[in-house]
Amino acid sequence: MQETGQYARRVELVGDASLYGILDLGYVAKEEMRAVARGLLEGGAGVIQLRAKGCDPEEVLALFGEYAPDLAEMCQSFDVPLIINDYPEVALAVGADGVHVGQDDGSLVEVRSVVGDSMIVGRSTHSAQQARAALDEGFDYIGFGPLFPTPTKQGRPGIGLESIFDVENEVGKKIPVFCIGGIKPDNLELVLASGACRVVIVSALLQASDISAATRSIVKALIPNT
Ligand code: 3NM
Repeated sequence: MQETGQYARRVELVGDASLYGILDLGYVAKEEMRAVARGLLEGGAGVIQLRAKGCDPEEVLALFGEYAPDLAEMCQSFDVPLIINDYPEVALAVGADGVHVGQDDGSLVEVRSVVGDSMIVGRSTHSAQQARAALDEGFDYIGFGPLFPTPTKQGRPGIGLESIFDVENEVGKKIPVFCIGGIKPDNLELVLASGACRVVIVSALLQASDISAATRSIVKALIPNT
């Protein structure tokens, strides 16, 4: 596929997603990655990210180098993009569909100088101002949060629900906005009533006894007719 065609298709797939799932190695043993990914995909997650916080880049490359090709194939069979957290070089090396970077991980131009023009590049944002800046810079989607304090991202206060409406109006009409941080089945309704359209949920799905069923029920709440 032409680079531009591949990029456009990837962007379209992210736009189709209402639930973004993360295979976070803080919760999932590496031997379980395949089964957990399958649960998230069968439940209807529209994006899958691999996240290994606190590992050094060589470790991440070795780990994702071993597991990502298989996971990429599985994601592809569900028409779901596979995103690597934090490491553009690793995303490129393992043939992922995209990379997700934080506020301190450089500019979009810097990330693109590594991954090229056909990959999706997402940005974490923690305020309405950062969300607008990410849109202006040209990121393909943003994470917006953490809405609530969460053990998955320690040391960050919750930003609350107040600015979701504005961010959805100003940014979400142009690129996908995925609300994130402390979202669980029992506060999802409140998050949606605050204006959110799409969410990332990590621990509440990875710790569920039936990941596929838990994922499906979240997707149902996000898109009442699925
Ligand atoms: N990024 P859980 S919050 C990975 O605000 C991550 O940028 C965040 O996990 C951000 O669903 C977060 O377990 C953790 O709270 C989300």
